[in-house]
Amino acid sequence: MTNDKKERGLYELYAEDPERADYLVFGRRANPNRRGFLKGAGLGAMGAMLGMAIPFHRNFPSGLIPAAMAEETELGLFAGKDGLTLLNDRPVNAETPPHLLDDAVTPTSRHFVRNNGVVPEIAYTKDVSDWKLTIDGEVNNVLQFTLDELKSKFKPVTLKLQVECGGNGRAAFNPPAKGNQWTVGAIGNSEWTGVRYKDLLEAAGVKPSAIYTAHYSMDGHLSGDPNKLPISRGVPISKAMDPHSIIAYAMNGEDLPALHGFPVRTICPGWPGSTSQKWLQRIQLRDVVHDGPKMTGSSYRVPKFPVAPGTHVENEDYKIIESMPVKSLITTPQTNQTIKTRTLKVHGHAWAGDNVVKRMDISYDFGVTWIQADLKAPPNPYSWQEWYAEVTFPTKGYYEIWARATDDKGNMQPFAVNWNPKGYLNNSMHRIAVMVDA
Ligand SMILES: Nc1nc2c(c(=O)[nH]1)N[C@H]1C(S)=C(S)[C@@H](COP(=O)(O)O)O[C@H]1N2
Ligand SMILES: [Mo]
Repeated sequence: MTNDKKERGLYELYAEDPERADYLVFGRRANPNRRGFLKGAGLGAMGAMLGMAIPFHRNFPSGLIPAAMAEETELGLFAGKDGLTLLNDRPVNAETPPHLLDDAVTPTSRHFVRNNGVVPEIAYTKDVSDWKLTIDGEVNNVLQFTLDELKSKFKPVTLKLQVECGGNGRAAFNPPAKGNQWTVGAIGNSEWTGVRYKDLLEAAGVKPSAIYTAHYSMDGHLSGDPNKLPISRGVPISKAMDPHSIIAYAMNGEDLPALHGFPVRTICPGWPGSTSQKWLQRIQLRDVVHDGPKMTGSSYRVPKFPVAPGTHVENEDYKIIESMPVKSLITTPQTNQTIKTRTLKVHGHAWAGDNVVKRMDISYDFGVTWIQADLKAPPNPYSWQEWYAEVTFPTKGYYEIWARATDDKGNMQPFAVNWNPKGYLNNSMHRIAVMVDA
């Protein structure tokens, strides 16, 4: 077991070791002579988050979690989120119930959050005077850009892009896989603005020896060790060169929020969310497949061949997850509602990693018959696609609506997926319950 697997709750941690808790919340160590949140370095970051001074900070008892931080308030760790389900508060991980994902473009308040470590302080202070993005490694010219240079030297691009955690759907695996027990809501399709990844690489000049990128960020490791990175992933050069892979500095028209990677992040759409690295500060081109934290072992890797549930898989039998599989969500209606009419409008989204969704079907008789939904083209490649259907129930009673997308390569969502050790890539059909009382 590595350290980062021992994820504990914030309350527990504050009770045991407030100084370390401060570090974990704020990414830097509090003054050892003055234990507790508001007496250490956390004060600066807290003040920055609040946007105001804390007059009685000297009276604040050690080891208390400031109420504004602990709760899901405007000022909390979880600021600006609306109706998400918190799976873990250290690191912060939260998913969105499907009926709150009904918008074609996911509002920031409803985009899931997946952190492997501690949000860096810069995300709260927004002070970018010392920040630069470095591009180095197998390049002809090592380049560095300030945030303003990134914004002014390259053509901006705005795209609606799906980001889905590789572990979305993990909760359904048996035997259970360790990790966040995501149900279906670790997916979002926000509008991202930034520069094309490819434009940056072309400016630096990609050497023929380069095969993979490596992303380095500023978030802190859960152990508190400043020499450890919580995550450093990358993509093959071909994925970085895709015109839809971007270095984003805005989400839904605003600077990236603290939780989503301020000041910049990669968005490598259609691939596991972990390739969309937040709080980015360096892109290194490598002549080998990147081997940073969460690139190797069972992290974001699946067996090369099907295995029986519970099987131990040897290291050499894993492959890195690339494109995510075809999938869909029913976002209207909310599950478990009683309706007073026999006809029901159903709406949702479908997406297919690097592919395009070609067909969408729904069933209300447990998969015996299927109705083809009206499926829209994506507004741009790598956006999820809207679909609409209308169902007329023959009688009153208990129904389920099942949704099944098929992509342009003929891949169809299965009823259930085979097991893998870390519970990745669960693209089984989404089902909701409807009680018809009419
Ligand atoms: N620096 C950094 N980038 C990161 C992570 C992280 O912990 N640190 N988590 C990754 C994972 S696993 C996912 S699924 C996405 C989630 O992005 P979101 O929090 O904006 O939804 O961010 C990715 N980028
Ligand atoms: Mo993820």
